[in-house]
Amino acid sequence: MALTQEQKSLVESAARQTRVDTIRMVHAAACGHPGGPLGMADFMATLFMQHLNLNPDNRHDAKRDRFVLGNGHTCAGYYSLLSQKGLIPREDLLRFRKMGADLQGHPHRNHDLGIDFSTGSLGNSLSVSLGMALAAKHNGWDSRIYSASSDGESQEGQIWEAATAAAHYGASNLTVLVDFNNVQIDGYMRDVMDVRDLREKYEAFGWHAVDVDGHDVEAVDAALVAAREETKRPSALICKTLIGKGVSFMENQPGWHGVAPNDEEARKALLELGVPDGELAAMVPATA
Ligand SMILES: Cc1ncc(C[n+]2csc(CCOP(=O)(O)OP(=O)(O)O)c2C)c(N)n1
Repeated sequence: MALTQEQKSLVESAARQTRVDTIRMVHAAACGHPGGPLGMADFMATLFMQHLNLNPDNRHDAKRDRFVLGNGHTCAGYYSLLSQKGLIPREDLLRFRKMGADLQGHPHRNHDLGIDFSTGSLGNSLSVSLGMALAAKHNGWDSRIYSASSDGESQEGQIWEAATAAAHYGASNLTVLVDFNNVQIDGYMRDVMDVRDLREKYEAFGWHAVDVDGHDVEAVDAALVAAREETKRPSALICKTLIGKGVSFMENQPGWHGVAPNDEEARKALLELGVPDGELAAMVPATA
């Protein structure tokens, strides 16, 4: 069933909150990765708000859904969504990347916070997710396993070993959402190492694979619904996105892969994201 107007508004407002939190967190830490989370915000909010069965009451239930963030450097947005779902206290977000804080620059497994796996070293996320998917099937659980990945992570050979095994074992409870923004740490993907057409590749490996506009929450939702209906094949959503989406000077700029905005840039970004002028000084305290 398609998203109702109310569901669509909920997802869109979660995506906006994810972008605002990301800017504030990376600014407060004075380091981190703002571009990826801004680009992923729409499809991640659709997944977290409409599909992922994870909440404070079931976080320790082995039978719940699982999520693995393969492109772990984009975790500011992930932490924001976990906080919006009540798993991470809001006040912890601004301790992002601080010494001793739970929310480090790459996710650290912590079931109290709903974080299912430690990531950051690109390449192993699909294998881990497949293990979780096969365990769930083996145990007869209904849980679904979701994995986020990226065009950059798709350059890792282990992804394709997992893709082969997932199709072979019919892991229909596994869905990967690939952030395909054509950008990675060292520049545009076509200049570094082009992964070409990932939909065709996943399809050739025996998956149900679709291209989807990663900013169209209704299209992402429909693709996630179709993935749930698959009974034999794992599913891949190749989410076409713009790195830095929502902040004009960050959009499609590889330079914003892993650089914190300064005070002025952070305020400008929040203004573009709809934060009222009068709230900017409190939301972006001067760091100098
Ligand atoms: C195994 C491994 N090699 C290298 C890195 C360094 N690294 C961090 S992010 C990144 C680029 C990843 O590309 P992508 O996720 O597409 O980047 P984005 O779209 O967020 O810019 C690389 C190579 C790493 N984290 N792990």
